Amino acid sequence: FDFDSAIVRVPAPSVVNGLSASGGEMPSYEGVLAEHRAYVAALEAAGVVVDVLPALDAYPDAIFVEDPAFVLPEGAILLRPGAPTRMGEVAEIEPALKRHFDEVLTLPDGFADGGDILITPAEILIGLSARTDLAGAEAFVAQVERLGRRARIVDTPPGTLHFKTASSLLTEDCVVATPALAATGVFAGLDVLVTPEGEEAAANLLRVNDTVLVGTAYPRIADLIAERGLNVIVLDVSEIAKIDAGLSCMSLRW
Ligand code: CIR
Repeated sequence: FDFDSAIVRVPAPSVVNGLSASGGEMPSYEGVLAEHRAYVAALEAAGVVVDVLPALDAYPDAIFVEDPAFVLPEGAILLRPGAPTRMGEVAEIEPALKRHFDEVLTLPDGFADGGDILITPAEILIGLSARTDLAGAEAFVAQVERLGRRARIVDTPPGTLHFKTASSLLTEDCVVATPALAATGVFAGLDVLVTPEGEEAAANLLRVNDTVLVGTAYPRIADLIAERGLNVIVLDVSEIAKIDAGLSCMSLRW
């Protein structure tokens, strides 16, 4: 979570048609824009230089730049998103990655979304989900090894969009996770701060340097994190939550 750079993408008006598993109320464009602006400001306040890419109206979910690519300080990997409407986002983000990274690798086959990939100090976890299949996860493991890092394929609890919908790295030795994901034992060797009942969606929070970005709707987890001496910034994510997104999805960080 020591980052000095990030990539984000301005929401397009089409964001109101983003993918939503719940099929409930859709967000308003103005609402998403406001949440996105506050998010970029919070990243900057945490010490990150943010490269803001232009809106892409052809891809309603393109503001969730975390999914079509994976980045480390050592290099980037263009992924293959599991939702057919999102595959075109890969070619759109490629020029930005080539501007920032000497090494930009690709996935030869399968499907993998960046939202399924969690970086911990010891290893990188990639969760199998409705968006990430075994072929994609195995291809990811092979490519990340070329960047000098080790990755492990794990399961995502049923009904969870992405592995990171249910988990985030909080400190060097602690992750935040939903009860369902914590119960799988996948985080053996790490401390797990389990989300309080009713605040499961808070698990997709974002640690950036000494700051933790947390949704405004999750005061109990925000208090638990503040008690650990971390600087908490609360951000409204109620509009993007309507299209199944949280705080990690809106940036690539390194
Ligand atoms: C999707 O279903 O692909 C978007 N509506 C939400 C993506 C959220 N991304 C993420 O958690 N990394």
